[in-house]
This record gives sequence, structure tokens and C-alpha cells, in this order.
Amino acid sequence: MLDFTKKDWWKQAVVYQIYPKSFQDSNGDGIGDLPGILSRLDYLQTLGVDALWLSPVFASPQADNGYDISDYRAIDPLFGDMEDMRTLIREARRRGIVILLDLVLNHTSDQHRWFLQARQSRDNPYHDYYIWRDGEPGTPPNGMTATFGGPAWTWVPEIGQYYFHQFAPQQPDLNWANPKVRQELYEMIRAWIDEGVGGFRLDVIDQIGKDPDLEVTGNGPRLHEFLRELAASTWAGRNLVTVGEAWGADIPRARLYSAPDGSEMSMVFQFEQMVLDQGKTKWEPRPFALPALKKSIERWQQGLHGQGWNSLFWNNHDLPRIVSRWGDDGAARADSAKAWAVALHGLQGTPYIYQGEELGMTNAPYPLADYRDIESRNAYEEMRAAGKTDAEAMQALHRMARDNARTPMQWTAGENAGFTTGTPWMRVNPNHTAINAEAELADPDSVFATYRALIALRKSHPVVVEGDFTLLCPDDKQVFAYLRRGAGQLLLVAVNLSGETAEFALPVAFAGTRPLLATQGAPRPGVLRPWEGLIYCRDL
Ligand code: TEU
Ligand code: CA
Repeated sequence: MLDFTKKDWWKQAVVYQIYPKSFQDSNGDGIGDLPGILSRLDYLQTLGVDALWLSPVFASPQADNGYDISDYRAIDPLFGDMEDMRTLIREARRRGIVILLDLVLNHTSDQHRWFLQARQSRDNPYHDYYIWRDGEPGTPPNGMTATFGGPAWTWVPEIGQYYFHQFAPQQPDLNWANPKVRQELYEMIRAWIDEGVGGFRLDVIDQIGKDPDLEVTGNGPRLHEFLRELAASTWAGRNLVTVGEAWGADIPRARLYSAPDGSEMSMVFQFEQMVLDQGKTKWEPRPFALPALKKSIERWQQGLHGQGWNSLFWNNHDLPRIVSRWGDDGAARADSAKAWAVALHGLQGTPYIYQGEELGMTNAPYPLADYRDIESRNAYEEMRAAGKTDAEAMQALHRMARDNARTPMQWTAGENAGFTTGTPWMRVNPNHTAINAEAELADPDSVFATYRALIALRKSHPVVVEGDFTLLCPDDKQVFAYLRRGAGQLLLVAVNLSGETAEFALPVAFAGTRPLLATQGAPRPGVLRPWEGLIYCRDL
């Protein structure tokens, strides 16, 4: 069990992300909830994770599944109430697990009382909590567009002004330039710290310093000033873990965000690797090439070593499933899921596992009617309007839609995968009959067992936490292999990220030694089998 009072405990931690709507329903309404999470703590303890990041469970009209918050201080009745949250925090802590809340500080719901006030008149005391510009109906202040489609400005006829929103019109952006907004948010965060949470994930935090007049959203001029003030007013010096979502982060910026002095956050999610197979937008594919991924990982591993801290992930609630994306969700599903797990869990940083990833859950290529996400629906309309056929638009969604990640957790082979006794809010993937937690817990050779072993290995081998990084065979199109050196140990990770046998000569330093972890039994000399993953370790 980690000592959560120790500075930087999160460097040894593994975080598990829960999408509460789809994790476990406890009352048969078809929607996952806090008592459901509580009932699965034993499972999470068995896996060995140290922290649970819950996607937002605050009061929300659910226009964007909780990323539109109408009250930061209340739990949405869909998920339970404040007492359920307190119980969860307490019971998780008893098992050596802390709860991380997902703070959406860039915007609120349009149903938040601040916005309901703000839109009443130009001289309402809350008006300046949001971003307004004068204009004429039909002629927005500028051409900025919203992430979920359409313009980033919505007209309010009653007061003759536009408000700014980077996401849906139901998600108006807060005006961080207003010190009152900042103080309200800090006070709210302090109240959650007092409830005993272990930290926070900060939604689109690189956008709070925006300047809509300059058409700047990410990395705005006052971003780091605001972040330092936020940290100093809330979590600084309190041994919490904080991870900011920052699509616009490069290595120099990530060094600022995750500066070892704790002046901003513990770490950020950066997306350099996640956009390698994307063209102009996520709906347009670009061929994926392993050498480019390896090069990018090398830069980040070396760029933050001793100067910041990496977060490590292949999946989250916005991304397609890794086995379907870069692995093989057919015959080699389990092997490829293990291969990607080994590739990630040997790196320096804090690993994040997204619910179901530890089972090798796959994408869900459903008809549009079974998709629920506002982004998918709008994107479909936009693709059709741009001249794409139904088949083309659906192919793009099947590949990249966020819905792929949001299908209910697959607990059993039984009805609704054991997720609910009612009608699930989103269709359960029919492959739950073969892919589910119950089956994997009983199988010592499952994807789950590999994740569990990798988490344990991070705890038992300090080199995984502390070591530096050297990339081997950078140009190899099949093999991802690297060395980690530190804490008196040398670690070798070698993974075949392809479906064909690959040549691989074991470095002489490991000649005659046996692997610490092998995903397909005893290794074969000179080669890696399709999707095979190996980890070796020796003392220096
Ligand atoms: O995501 C930020 C973001 O840029 C999203 O638009 C997302 O990456 C999208 O899928 C890209 O196509 C965060 C949350 O993670 C996401 O779930 C929210 O919808 C979004 O912020 C708004 O709060
Ligand atoms: Ca429920």
C-alpha cells in the first residue's frame, strides 16, 4: 500500500479511470453509479491500482456526460449523493486507494446558476463570469468554431450578446480573467480537498488562459499565471496528485506544468502519440508507423527525465480502444492487448488504465442509433453535409468515435454483462460473452493477469519508477525495445507490436538470464513471436 502522506507518492502509483455511467449500476436504472463503484472495490484492489479517477459525477444535465457541470458541490442524483461519495472515499482508502475527481474548470453547464444569472442582463453580478461579445444575430464576433461542431459563439437575444463556448452551446466558457471566478473555483476545490480526495484530473486545463479576440484557445498568454495561482490556492504542499489534460502540451510546456517544485501540477496528459494516426481531424486517418511512435516516446521519456513527470496512457473515455486501434481485435486480441500493456508499463511516468482496458475490451462498431455521444452525432451530420456517404461517415465513427470507449464494463458473460439488471443507457458490446472480468479472473493467462503482474512489477522494481530511458532498434518496424537504468538495476522491455514473427537479438547484458515477465511462455532465442512481450531485469 502506498503512503499517501509521502511527497510524490504518485510517482509509484497506477491510476485507474472509471467512466461512472458505464462501470456498474447498483439500482437497475441502467446507469452506473457510486454504490456500483463501491461494490467493485475488491476487483480494483485485486488489480492493484492505487487511485481511481472518476469522470465527472457532479450535478449535470449530461449534455456531454457530466463534462457540463451545473453544481460542482453536489453529486448528480444519477450517481448517488454526497453520503455515497463520502463512503466511497472512506472505503477506497481502507483498501489503499484514493479517489481523484475530474474538475471541469474551463466551462460550466448552461444550467449552472452562475450562467442562468449571467444571461439575464448585462449588469447582473454574474454576467462577467462568462465571455460575452456584442454583435448582430447571424454575425458572430469571429469565425471560431466549437469542438463539437458549429460556431463557438451563441446568440442570446434577450441581452443582445454572444457568449463563447469551445465545446457544445450547453458548455459556456468561464471567464478566468475575472478574479471572482477564480476565487469561487478555488474555494470549491478546497472544500473537496477537505472531503479527503486524493487529487484531481483537470479537464482541458490548457484552455483556461484563452483569448477569444485573438482567436487563441490553448496555451493562452495568462495560462501559467492562472495555473500557479490555482495550485498555490488549493493543492500546493498537500501531497495530492494532479493531472491536467493538455492537448497543446509540448515538452518545454510539460516541464512547466509538471515542474518538480510542485508550482503547477504533478503531470499532464499530452497527446503527441495519440494524434500520430490522425490527419487534419480525428475523422481522417493517417497511416500509423511504429518508428514514429517510438521516436515520440523517446523524446518525452528523455525530455522529462529529472525535469518533470510523464503520464502514460493508450486509452481514455475520448479515445478508441487500443486493441482495436493499434492491436488486433480479432484472433490475436489477447496477445496484442498484452503487448501494448507491456510496452507502456515499462516506461517512466504514472500509468493510467481505462476501465475495460485490463480485459482487452474492444471498439463497438454499432449503428449510429446505438451511439450516444454528442460529438459522434454532430460529426456524422457534418461529414454527411460535407459530401461523405453514410458508409464513409460510419467507417470514420467506427474507427474513432468516443462511444467506442463508453460501452458498459463487461463483468460477466451473462445478461447485460452483469453491468445492470435494467436496460443499459448504452448498448453492451455483444462480445461480453467471450470478454469479461469473471472469465479473466479465473484465467492465469488473461489480459487481466498481465496488467496485474505489470502493476506489481512497478512496485517491486524501483528501476521502473526511477530509471532513465534508452531506445533500442529505433528503425525497426515491428519491435519496440528499450532499456531503463537506475536504482542499481537494468531493465529491458522488448515487445513485438506486429502480427508477424520478428527478429530480436537479446542484448548481451541479459544473455543467459530468464525474463521477469513473458506474455507467451519461455522466449525463443533470436525472435519475438507475434505480439510477444518480454521484460528482463538484472542488478548492476
Ligand atoms: O476533452 C477535451 C477535448 O479536446 C475533447 O474535445 C476530446 O478530446 C474530443 O474527443 C476530441 O475529438 C475533454 C473531455 O475529456 C471530454 O470528454 C469533454 O467532452 C471535453 O473536455 C469537454 O469538457
Ligand atoms: Ca444506477
